[in-house]
Amino acid sequence: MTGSHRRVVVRHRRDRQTRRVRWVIAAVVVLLSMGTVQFSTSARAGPQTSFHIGPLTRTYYIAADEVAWNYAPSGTNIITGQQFDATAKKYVQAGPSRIGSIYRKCLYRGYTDASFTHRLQRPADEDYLGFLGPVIRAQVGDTITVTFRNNCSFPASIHPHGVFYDKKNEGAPYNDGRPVRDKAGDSVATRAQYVYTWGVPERAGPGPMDGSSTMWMYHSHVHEVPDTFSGLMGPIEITARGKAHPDGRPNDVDRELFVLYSVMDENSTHYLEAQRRKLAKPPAADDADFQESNKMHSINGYVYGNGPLMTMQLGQRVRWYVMSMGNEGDLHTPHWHGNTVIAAGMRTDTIGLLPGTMVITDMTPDDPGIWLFHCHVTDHVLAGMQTRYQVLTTHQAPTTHQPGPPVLRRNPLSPARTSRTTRASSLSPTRYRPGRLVAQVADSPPTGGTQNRPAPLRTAAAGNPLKTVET
Ligand SMILES: [Cu+2]
Repeated sequence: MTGSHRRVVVRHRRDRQTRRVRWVIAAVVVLLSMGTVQFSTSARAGPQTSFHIGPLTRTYYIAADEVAWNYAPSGTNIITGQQFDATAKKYVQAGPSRIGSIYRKCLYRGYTDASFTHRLQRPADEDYLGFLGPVIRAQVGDTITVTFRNNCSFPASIHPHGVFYDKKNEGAPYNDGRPVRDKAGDSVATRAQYVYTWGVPERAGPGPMDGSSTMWMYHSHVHEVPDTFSGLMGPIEITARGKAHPDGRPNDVDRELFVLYSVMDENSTHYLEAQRRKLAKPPAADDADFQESNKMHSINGYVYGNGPLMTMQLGQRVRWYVMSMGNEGDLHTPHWHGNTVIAAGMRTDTIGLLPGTMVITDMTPDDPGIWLFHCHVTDHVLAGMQTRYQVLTTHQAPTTHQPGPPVLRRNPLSPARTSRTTRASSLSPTRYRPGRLVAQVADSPPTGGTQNRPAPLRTAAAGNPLKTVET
């Protein structure tokens, strides 16, 4: 090797060393700056979020279980406080050629661990969730894992909206050029288990116009139509970074309610045909009246107010997460009586929902009592898409709704009630004092009375206990 060659080799070695040193310095700078960002995020959080929860892996165990689901367990129309009328009976009354209100369904249910031997007990204040799957909660920055077990008789999956997933964790089979070995999560066979892992980046969390949390849904997507009509649906809630309680709920909200408006088309489930054939006098599968009788206009899987009463306290910061699923008939307009909400920064008491959409609203209830919460589409009203919520004053215990509200036994046109109704409705805007009105309403729920115009809902509704509430 000549002298000049040696000098070149030495210079090359020096260059390599310099480059290595530069890389190390760059890496150290990047790591340090990441640390600073991390630190400043926690420092900015302030006292309210001093328990800032770092990125967590939130683990859920969810099975798809077959159950017999009753859309009307009380056997009465809780909204009118009366027996089912002819219109309602079309949907809820069983007979030789009618299924009635109990259908075979496949539902997501929470378990304590991967052995799937112990079901997670749903807290009493989440009973209203009805046939929805457990609420999956996370904070931006977290990772969600769901161990899914399919106990149903058909292949099922969990397809999440909004969160970050790769192709193995999408839960939806379609032609995407992947090899078969990558499709395990797309379709989980009966009695099989699969672990889904989803990221929760910023784009899965609240946007600039959102509050502290946002909503997504999850549902089975092997055969999306019969899977979802069979019942496999649930909510996901993602809270902004630094704004979550340890369990993932937003720390600036006191009460959360998740609600699904859906005309559950039982004709399109995995189970209908078997149920039809078991009837004493099975109608033809394409019998139009039979098919209509199987369209359950439900809220969280209940019709005519049969779900557990949704409750909240006066003045609480209440967040409603409302979603819809279904077909072209699932154009819903959920409407709250008694209180107003903020949706997308605007004040309203009615929102619009299309199939597969989710809307979040915030309510600070100032008007106690039991209030109607129903779809405003007229034929949906008649078919039972109505429920109620209760705003409690702090000392009140929640009202149980079964076997039926007290108004069932009252004459709605009694003179005493007439005078009370007249008094309440004669309050002029300037005299309106929420506190006073509350006392009257809480004392004795307003019922019927001279305010009753011809009932808009159904002929038997002359004594509809909610008529005066509505005025
Ligand atoms: Cu509707």
